[in-house]
Amino acid sequence: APLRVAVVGAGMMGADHVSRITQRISGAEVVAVVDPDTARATAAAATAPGAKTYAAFEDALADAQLDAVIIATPGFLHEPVILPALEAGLAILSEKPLSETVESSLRIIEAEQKLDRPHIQVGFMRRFDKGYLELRELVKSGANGALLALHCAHRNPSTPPNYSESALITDSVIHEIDTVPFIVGEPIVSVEVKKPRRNSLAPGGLLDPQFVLLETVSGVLAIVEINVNVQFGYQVTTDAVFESGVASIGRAETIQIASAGAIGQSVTPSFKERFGAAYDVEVQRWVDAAHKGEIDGPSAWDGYLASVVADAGVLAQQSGKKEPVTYALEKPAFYETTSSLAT
Ligand code: ISE
Repeated sequence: APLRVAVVGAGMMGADHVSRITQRISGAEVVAVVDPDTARATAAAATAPGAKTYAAFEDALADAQLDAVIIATPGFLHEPVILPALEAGLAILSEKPLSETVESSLRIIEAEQKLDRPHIQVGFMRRFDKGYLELRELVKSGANGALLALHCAHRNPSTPPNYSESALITDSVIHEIDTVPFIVGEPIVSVEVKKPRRNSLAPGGLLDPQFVLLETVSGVLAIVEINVNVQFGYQVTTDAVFESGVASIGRAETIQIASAGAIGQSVTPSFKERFGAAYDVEVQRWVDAAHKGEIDGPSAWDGYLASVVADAGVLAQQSGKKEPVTYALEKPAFYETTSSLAT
């Protein structure tokens, strides 16, 4: 029988997951869409025949005979859904970040470890993107010698309301905080933040762009340009500097057209298009694994690690200094998984 999924949060990402499951994923159906904004819930549910709408997750849990939940609310609202979902034994796909604070991430992994096995997969979709996977293989192969540094550009057209300076780290750079150790194969040990001249087009005085320097154990340095009011589109690229070569991912693979005295190529408008294929693979693998009582992607442990680095990053934004990253916990045996995409 198909996995009975509730999608909690019917914003851009939640609505995208509803149509993804309904139109492109096999082995799952959306039976509940949860959002306190009834109009939003109804609009998202319209693409899923048979889905009911609920104002609160508890109502869906009591009514809809759920097997699984996708959580696509803002990060600070993840824990109040994750904890009852764990208690109900559901398969969980939580959008990033797992949570916005280390304390909350710790509560989540403690609650999860009361179960027999990991139930939570975290929506770090870049781990499913072809470019990142190829780069990770290239690093492992050693074909170009050792990896020395990464230039990462993370550009968004504009920021949503309520987006704050710390969100640059906790909501946006959290992706590089996850992918850098994934590519390099070792943890981040320090974070430093530099703030160039402000883009006057950034709303509310936001100090945008920023450069976030992530350093790994062996000294690989990732320089992340977080730049979220670029106006022109959604662009995420990485250039990897090796001892004997440079590798680049994320440049537009679309047609290049020369016309009227210029050469042009389109830029994806949002993360939905840039990472659409990665989201499809992520959700299909999550569904297939859930049928077997497993996860197949980054775990809540990866979510916890990222939250520790993000904490140091927010501190570094304030202090202007290089901040060390200290992980209070060793990886519990509970989180040893067979998924090639978990840490
Ligand atoms: C958003 O929540 C995402 O996850 C996007 O991938 C990222 O580019 C954006 O900056 C975040 O706000």
